[in-house]
Amino acid sequence: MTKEKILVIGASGQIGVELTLALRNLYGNNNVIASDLREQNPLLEGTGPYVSLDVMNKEMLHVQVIRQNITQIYLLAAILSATGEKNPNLAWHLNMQGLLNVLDIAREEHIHKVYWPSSIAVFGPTSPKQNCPQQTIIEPSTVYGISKYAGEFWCNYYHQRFGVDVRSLRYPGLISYKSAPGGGTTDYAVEIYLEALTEKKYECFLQEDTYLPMMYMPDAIRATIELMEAPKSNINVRTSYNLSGMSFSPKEIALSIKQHIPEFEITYKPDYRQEIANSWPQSIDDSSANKDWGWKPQYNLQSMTEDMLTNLKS
Ligand code: NAD
Ligand code: AKB
Repeated sequence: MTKEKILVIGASGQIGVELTLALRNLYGNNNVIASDLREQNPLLEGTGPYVSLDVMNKEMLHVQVIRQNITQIYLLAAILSATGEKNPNLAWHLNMQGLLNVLDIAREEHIHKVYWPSSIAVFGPTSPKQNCPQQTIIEPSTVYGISKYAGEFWCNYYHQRFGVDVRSLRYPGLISYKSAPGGGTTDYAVEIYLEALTEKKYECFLQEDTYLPMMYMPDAIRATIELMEAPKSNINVRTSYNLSGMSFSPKEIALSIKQHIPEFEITYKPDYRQEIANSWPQSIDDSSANKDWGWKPQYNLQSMTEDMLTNLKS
């Protein structure tokens, strides 16, 4: 078996830190190179190699891939939905050009596998709200969603045209305690746990009845690794797989926290992110992922809340 050497781009982000650590467990610390615009990350320090890298600098990226004998690339650098609406040009530029740089280099250097995440943000106001199917009307209304939808078709194109084995998941909103989220609409579901523990109260930027698809980070990391380890012949979706964990509203997550912290209070002050959330589905049908590579989530709202509060306390 060829020895794999993995480059994670955007390794200092919410997903990057945990995915890098999981890949290091699987492939060995020195075989997973963490990279990011940020110079270092305290959570990754001492766990393996870390390089400072801008995915927009194609030449430097190409040099790293050759110099380090990279065989797999995980591209996580992106601008998320809320930050994207504040700076649409920057979001489009980074989300598209970063992906095209990676796909081009993967093609030229015969990289074995590429991972690039999409999002439930590909769906828009005209998509079905409940159990949104893999294939349906897709008319995203945010620049982030447009960039993810275009990116999915670039992945499909590089696979069909050049044989690049690029795989992708449409993550729901991700909830985690290790690394802070980076400018998304679903970030409230991370902030709420931190503020429940420190302040015993939280002012939510979404309305109480805003249901969104969500997932606990351990499930997201497992899904990513299961997708990437699945035999090539099982991967029938070359745009991006729907992925589902759980769905809840701010009112429901607050109630689950109140079971552990009875004095916790939530108030609501919706802002511009409400419109973004309203444009997305409330729940996702991930039967294609289940059928093709056996995906099944493990966490629900109750077990996630228990785990989040225990870990944040310690
Ligand atoms: P994040 O914002 O937490 O992390 C992104 C990382 O990329 C940051 O550490 C940032 O410094 C780095 N970065 C930014 N520009 C860069 C550049 N030019 N070169 C190199 N690195 C750069 O994001 P995340 O939440 O970890 O998301 C990772 C991926 O997963 C993104 O594609 C995102 O769209 C997708 N996703 C995330 C979620 C979620 O809830 N977190 C949900 C759906 C999809
Ligand atoms: C965001 O809210 O932008 C992300 C996502 C669902 O893609 N968490």
